Amino acid sequence: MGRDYEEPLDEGHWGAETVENALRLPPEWVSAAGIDDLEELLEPGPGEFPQEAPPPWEHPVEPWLRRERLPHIWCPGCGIGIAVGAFVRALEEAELDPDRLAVVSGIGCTGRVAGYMRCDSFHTTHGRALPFALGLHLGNPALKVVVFSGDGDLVAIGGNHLIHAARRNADLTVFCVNNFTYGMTGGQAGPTTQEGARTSTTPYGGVERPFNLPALAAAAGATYVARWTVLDLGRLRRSMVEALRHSGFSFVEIVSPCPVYYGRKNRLGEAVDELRHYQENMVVDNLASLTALDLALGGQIIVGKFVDIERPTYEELLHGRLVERASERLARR
Ligand SMILES: Cc1ncc(C[n+]2csc(CCOP(=O)(O)OP(=O)(O)O)c2C)c(N)n1
Ligand code: SF4
Ligand SMILES: [Mg+2]
Repeated sequence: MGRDYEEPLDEGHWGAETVENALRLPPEWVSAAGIDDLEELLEPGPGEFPQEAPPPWEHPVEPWLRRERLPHIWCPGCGIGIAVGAFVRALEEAELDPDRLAVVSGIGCTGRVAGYMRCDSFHTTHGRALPFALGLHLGNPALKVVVFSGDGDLVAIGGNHLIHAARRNADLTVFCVNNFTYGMTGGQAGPTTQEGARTSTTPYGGVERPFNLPALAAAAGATYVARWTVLDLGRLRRSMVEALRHSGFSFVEIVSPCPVYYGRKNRLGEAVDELRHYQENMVVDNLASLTALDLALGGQIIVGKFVDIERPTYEELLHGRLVERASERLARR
């Protein structure tokens, strides 16, 4: 499948706005015009064809999304959009105030999520979503700050930030889409790539042992840790609500297909075949030992909520210490 939508926008490129306008034209105009003519047709100034007002919100989750940025960039069958669907429903259910919500992403296909969210959203540099998010939250503790990014972004280049944010129990929520590869750059191997998997950089099958993400997050100090797949939307959504309401570092791994690169190279079939594999091999076990959560290629997928504990957050401790120091100084005057 070509990824020509990643080409830079040039003059001849149909931007989201143009496509949206085209979709609003009466269908008989579209069929009569053909693509090239239609593009010309869209060029003229106002008044030459009816400019209708955008349709009112039609779907309950649309207010959370930047409609004007659609169509999105994800390939057919990609799981990222499903994860976003669960996320926006979780935001609704958690009754979060969009004016007090910030979504931060790094770089990658998943990293594009922030750009589609209608709230204060930040598409940051590769691997740096977490330090950006922590700075944001320290600067404005009234915000709910969510990091939504990919396995490569959060665990490869950003791995250091992940373990330290978890160690501190920073009051952040992290949703990590794990498709076992660097999707955006052509399906290279990363730290979650399964042993033996073929990727563009491991044509004979990888030999590295991958990270077990729930075990990594929990060992580093995360106080809420869960794993679900994009097939199991009810559980994923409910867990997202819990993670959003959790005080402290919450980490949810979302196992998701990248049919275009990882799926194709490993002969996993179409996206729907991967989802079928999830259905047939998924075991819900909240009490599973963290060390049993390795994900072998074609093997069992243990999902569940593995950690849900309370511990003072970094922000609370820091704030408490500052108040303590200030009171001591005042008392000495
Ligand atoms: C500093 C830097 N190094 C490398 C890249 C190239 N790069 C862009 S996205 C990406 C990997 C993204 O993988 P992941 O986070 O798993 O996202 P996915 O595309 O799979 O959703 C890489 C290596 C970059 N943009 N910046
Ligand atoms: S993760 Fe894979 S399937 Fe999804 S948009 Fe990126 S390349 Fe396409
Ligand atoms: Mg990835």
